[in-house]
Amino acid sequence: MKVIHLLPVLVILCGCMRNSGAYGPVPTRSQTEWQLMEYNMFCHFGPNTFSGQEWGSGSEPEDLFCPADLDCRQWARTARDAGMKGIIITAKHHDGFCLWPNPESAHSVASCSWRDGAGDVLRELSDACAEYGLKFGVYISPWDRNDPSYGTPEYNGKYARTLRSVLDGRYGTVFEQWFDGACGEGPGGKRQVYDWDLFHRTVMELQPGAVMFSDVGPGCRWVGNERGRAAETNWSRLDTAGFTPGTGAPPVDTLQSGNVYGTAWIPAEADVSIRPGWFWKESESPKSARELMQIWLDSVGRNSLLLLNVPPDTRGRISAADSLVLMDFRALREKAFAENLASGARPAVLTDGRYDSFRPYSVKTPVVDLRLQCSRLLNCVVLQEYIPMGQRVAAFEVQAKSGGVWKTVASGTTIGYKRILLTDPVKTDRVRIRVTSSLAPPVLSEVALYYYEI
Ligand code: FUL
Repeated sequence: MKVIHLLPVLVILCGCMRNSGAYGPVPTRSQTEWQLMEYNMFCHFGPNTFSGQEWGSGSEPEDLFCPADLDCRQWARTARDAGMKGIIITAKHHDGFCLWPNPESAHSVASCSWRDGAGDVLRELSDACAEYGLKFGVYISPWDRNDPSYGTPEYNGKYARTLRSVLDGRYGTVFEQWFDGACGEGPGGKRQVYDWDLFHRTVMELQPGAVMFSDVGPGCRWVGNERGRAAETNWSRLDTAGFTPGTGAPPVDTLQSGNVYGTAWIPAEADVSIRPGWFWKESESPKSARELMQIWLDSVGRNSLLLLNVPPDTRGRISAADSLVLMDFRALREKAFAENLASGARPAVLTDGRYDSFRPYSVKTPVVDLRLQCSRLLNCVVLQEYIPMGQRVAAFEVQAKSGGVWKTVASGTTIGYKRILLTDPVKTDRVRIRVTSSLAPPVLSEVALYYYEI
C-alpha cells in the first residue's frame, strides 16, 4: 500500500529532475504543442477573392464580398483529411474588411447584403474547426487601408479593441495570432507607428496560450521567405533586441537560420501558398504533390512548422483541384514514412515513436549505435531533439556499416524538433548517428530510418 502511495510522488520528482537539466531558452508549453502540430492550413479569404487583387485598396464596396456557397465545414474537413492540425484565417487583410461583425469598423460583413448583414465567417470557421478537431487561429492585419484613423495614435487603441472583439473567447480558444509586419500607407496617406506592446498585452490577457507570430515573434517567427523553406541550419532561438516586425526585422538569412545563442525561444514558421498568389484566382493552379513534398522536407524537415495557404474560391469553398493535390501529398508522405526501419532497435527509447520518451546523454558528442533486426535498404533519416530541454545539437554525421566498413552517408548541422535528411542509399543492419558538435549534451527523442521512394 505504501509503495502505491509513494508512486505519484516519485513520478512528480522524476519529472522535476528531468526538466531541471534544460539548457538555454526553452519553449513554453504552448510553443511545444504548437511545434508538434507540424502542418497547418492558412486561408486567405476576403474581398480580394472576388476582385482578383493581392492587396485591396480598402475602398472596395462591402457588397463585393459575396460567397455564393460558403462552407467552412468543407475547409475543415479538407484540412483534417490532409493531415493538418489547425486553420488560420485572414480575419482582416490589409484592405481592412472584417470577416466578422467588428464593432470597431463599418467595413465588415455586417455592412454586406450577403446574408442580410448577419454573416460571420469566424463563427462558422471556429465552429467547424471544433467539429473536426482542429485548432483555430487568426490573421488580423495591423496595416489597414480602410480605417480613417490609420496613421494616428487613435488607431492603435482601435486595433487593440479589434483584437479584443475576436480574442475575448466568443470564438473559443485561439491557438495562433498572426501579426503581419506590413506597414504601408492608410487612406490618409500616413503610416502607423504600431504599439506592439499594447497589441501583445491584449493577446496575452485574452488568449494566454496563443502563439504570436511576427517577423520576431514573440511566439514564433517568419522563416524569412514565402517559399516555405527554412535554412539547413535552423535554430529555434532568436535575438530580438533592437528589432521590430516589418521593416525593422532582422535580415532574412537570420530569420531562416535563427541565432545559435539567441536569448529567446522563437521557432520558425514557414508560410507558403499552394498557388502562386495568396488569394484565389481563376487563372492560377496549385503546385504538384511532389513540389509540396520538397517543401515539407525543407520546412518540417528543417525544424520549422509548415503553414500552407489553401485559398477558398468565390463560392467560399476549397477547389477540387487543391483538395486533390492535398490528398495526393498526404499519400506521398504516408508512403515515404510508412515503415520505420529502426523500429524495435535499441535504445528503445529512441525508436518507440513517442516524442515524450527521450534520452539525455552525458557527453556533448555521443554516438547512437542502432542495430537493425535485419539488413535493409535505406536512404532517409529522421532525427528529433526533445525541445522542452532546449536545442543543443550543432552538427552530426550519419554512418552505415556496409561490407564490413563504416561509411558516412549524410551529415547535417542542427536538428531541433525535427530534421529529415536524405542519405546516400545503403543496405545495412548497423547505423550510427555521431553527434560531432553540440552546445550541451544532447537530449534525443527519436531516430527513425526509411527507404524513401516517391
Ligand atoms: C504578407 C502580406 O502582405 C500578403 O498579402 C500575405 O498575407 C502574406 C502571408 O503576408 O506580408
